[in-house]
Amino acid sequence: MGDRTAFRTCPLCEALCGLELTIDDAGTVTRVRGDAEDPFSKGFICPKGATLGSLDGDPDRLAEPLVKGEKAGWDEAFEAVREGLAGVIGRHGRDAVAVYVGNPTAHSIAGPLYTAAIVKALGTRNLFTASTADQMPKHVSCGHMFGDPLAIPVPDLDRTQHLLMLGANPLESNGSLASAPDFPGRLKAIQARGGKVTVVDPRRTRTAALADEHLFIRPGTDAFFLMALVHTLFAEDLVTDRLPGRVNGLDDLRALAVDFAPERVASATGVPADVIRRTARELAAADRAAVYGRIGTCTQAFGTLNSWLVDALNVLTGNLDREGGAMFPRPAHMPVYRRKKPFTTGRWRSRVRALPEVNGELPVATLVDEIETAGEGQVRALITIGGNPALSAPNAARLDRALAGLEFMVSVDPYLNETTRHANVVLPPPRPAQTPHYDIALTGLAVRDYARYSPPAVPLPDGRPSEADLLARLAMVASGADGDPAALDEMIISTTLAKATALPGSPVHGREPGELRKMLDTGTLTEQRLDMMLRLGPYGDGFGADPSGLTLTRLRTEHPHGLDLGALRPRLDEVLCTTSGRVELCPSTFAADVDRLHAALTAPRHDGMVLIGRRQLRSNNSWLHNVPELVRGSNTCTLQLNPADADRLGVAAGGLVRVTSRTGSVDAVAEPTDSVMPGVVSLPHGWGHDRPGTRTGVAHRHAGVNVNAVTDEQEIDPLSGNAVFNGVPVTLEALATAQAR
Ligand SMILES: Nc1nc2c(c(=O)[nH]1)N[C@H]1C(S)=C(S)[C@@H](COP(=O)(O)OP(=O)(O)OC[C@H]3O[C@@H](n4cnc5c(=O)[nH]c(N)nc54)[C@H](O)[C@@H]3O)O[C@H]1N2
Ligand SMILES: Nc1nc2c(c(=O)[nH]1)N[C@H]1C(S)=C(S)[C@@H](COP(=O)(O)OP(=O)(O)OC[C@H]3O[C@@H](n4cnc5c(=O)[nH]c(N)nc54)[C@H](O)[C@@H]3O)O[C@H]1N2
Ligand code: SF4
Ligand SMILES: [Mo]
Repeated sequence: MGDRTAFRTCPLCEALCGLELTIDDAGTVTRVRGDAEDPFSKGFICPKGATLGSLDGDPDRLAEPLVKGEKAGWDEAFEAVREGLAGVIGRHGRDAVAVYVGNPTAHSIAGPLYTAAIVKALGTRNLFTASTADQMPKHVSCGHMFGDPLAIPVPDLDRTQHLLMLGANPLESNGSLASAPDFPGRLKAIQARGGKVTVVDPRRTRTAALADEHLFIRPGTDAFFLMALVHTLFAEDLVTDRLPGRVNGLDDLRALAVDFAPERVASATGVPADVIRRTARELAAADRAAVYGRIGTCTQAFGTLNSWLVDALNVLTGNLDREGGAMFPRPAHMPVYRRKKPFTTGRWRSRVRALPEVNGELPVATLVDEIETAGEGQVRALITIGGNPALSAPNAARLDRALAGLEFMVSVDPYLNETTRHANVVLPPPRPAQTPHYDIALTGLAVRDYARYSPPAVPLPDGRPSEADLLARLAMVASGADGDPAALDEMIISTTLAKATALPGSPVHGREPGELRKMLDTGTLTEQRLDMMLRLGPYGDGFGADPSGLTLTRLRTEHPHGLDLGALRPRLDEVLCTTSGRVELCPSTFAADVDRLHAALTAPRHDGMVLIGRRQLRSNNSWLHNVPELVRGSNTCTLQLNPADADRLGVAAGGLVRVTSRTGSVDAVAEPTDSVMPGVVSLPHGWGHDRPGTRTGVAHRHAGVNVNAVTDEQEIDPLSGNAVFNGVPVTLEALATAQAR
């Protein structure tokens, strides 16, 4: 037969690149290239995508379930899950089972379609996800400003003339909360058309080096800087009211910003007052501008205020919902006629620290408290789905110890790693090549409207469940019922169709749900659900209402390289669902939190060293370190510090430094570099692969240290519950190499 070619979207990061896979007779992926015909990524690929074949064929990847560390059949494994969960629920109640959902779950088709059902089946309030180690502040800010926590505006990269970017390094991360294949190329294009890119970051990153201007900022002080920009816009009469009558709170925001003159925040932020003023003026003067803040601004004590002020600036400069500004994508699978409830948080609270629920989940920073603290409602069992909190959570070392004490744990994960080694049962999903793909979560954040469906490139062997099958069965088992997992999809399909036919404004209003059910794609139930979503979506065929509209069959057969649905269009009216029906520029919750910001500005400054994180081009959080090609060269876990600090400590390149915080210490290899500002040290996350009981041989040999042994689970952004990874106070001590632990 020989080699054949298959196409799929890369599932590794948020950039949505199209890939061309070469597959041999045995079903092995022998080559991966960028898919030149993908209308969005146009052949772009990064080193991670290029090694997807190695990841796919990794001999350490689990091929069958593990029960107590031993290989087991699927029925046996699910029986063990049933017993384990039923036992814990019987003894301690439903909240005793917690669920942790990790990052790759957002990059799959199965994750977004099935994890909610698992949580619902369990009936637990203890849901935790990587979102509270990531972007939860943005959900909270958009929830309060626009009414919908998923209405996240993205910078219109391809048409903007001015991009002010804080706490993001897309040249290494390839972008986040703004899906844009070849983000670097899109930045260069801004410059090529005469625009300007400004980067605000405590490190001169690759992105900062590419930018027209880089402002070093003291970690954790972005909210002062952003407030000073707001202050300047008001003080210099530079506010553009481009949405007259549609914005509440302009005067309130003006009043709040009065105290944050550039001169008042300059020493705290490290950004000179005249530079702050100039930045505000340039932003206001630019033809089309966008402010964009990412993980560096979220994983901070003022994460929500930062996220809010970023979009407040987009409103004040007249750039919200405008071409070249900050715009709302219109994903093809998301109906626009949905009826949405106004956003609230705190519908319940965590048991131990009384932290408010946000988006139905509790902060991962308090998962360990819930496991360790005895009493009614204590967490005794955990389900992890595509997550590695033993490395990724704040104070992960404490969580790692706590996981060992659980009564029962099950992990849906392809690897036996730092987290899953604690699981009684591991249920491995199939290889990427055997997995279908449609980016449900990330197409809603893309800088162009875009859809792509990739069927599995290699068929699954008989009896091997897909990740969707696996999660559906887990939901069934979790509910305690004995039924067919297919009933879950059927129920979701019938409920969705019943709602859609009943809602005025929907393209199928008044029709018969049973008739629509019969029209769905003939593929798997997952495909039928996707077909339903696409057909009800803004580009859909409305089940025949618009015969030229989108269906899954059409997407799959006519657009195997993906379908470009065009540049983003203004759609504020479709998106807004605040109680007032207006954009809330100054929500009261945020205004109240500005008191804390005031207090921080006037409090005595911490003069010691602070720790921040960084991402590496050849990593992906904790789980690509087992790919040999990716752990070569510059992809090592080093402590970057300014040469002045290195001299003061008496440490040279390659020497060991003990980094100590309230929670613990790690001994890291020093990398002096003037790309880090004085007083700041940077360690990447996702390393620390030296634990016993894992099966990731390559990663074990390139272990590195876990930065989250020194981050602090007690420090959170109070409005979102998000972890604080940046600006962690630490002390440093140079070690004689022999002392290294
Ligand atoms: N290659 C690679 N790509 C990835 C990942 C990966 O691990 N590797 N991870 C993926 C994931 S899960 C995510 S969420 C995205 C994240 O994507 P990005 O948000 O682009 O993430 P980073 O590259 O970590 O960039 C964050 C920047 O914030 C800076 N920073 C730290 N503290 C502060 C501060 O207080 N203020 C300001 N202004 N800046 C600060 C850091 O120096 C860093 O340069 O990347 C995704 N893509
Ligand atoms: N100090 C510090 N800590 C951080 C961050 C930081 O910047 N600094 N960043 C935070 C951010 S942004 C994030 S998103 C989190 C990530 O936190 P997590 O999601 O907890 O961690 P990952 O390392 O992404 O772990 C992914 C897990 O999913 C598994 N996996 C891979 N593919 C699949 C699949 O197809 N299906 C399933 N079921 N599992 C799969 C992997 O084997 C691995 O166990 O880390 C956070 N932690
Ligand atoms: S940039 Fe992201 S999506 Fe594109 S190839 Fe690399 S890892 Fe995959
Ligand atoms: Mo993330």
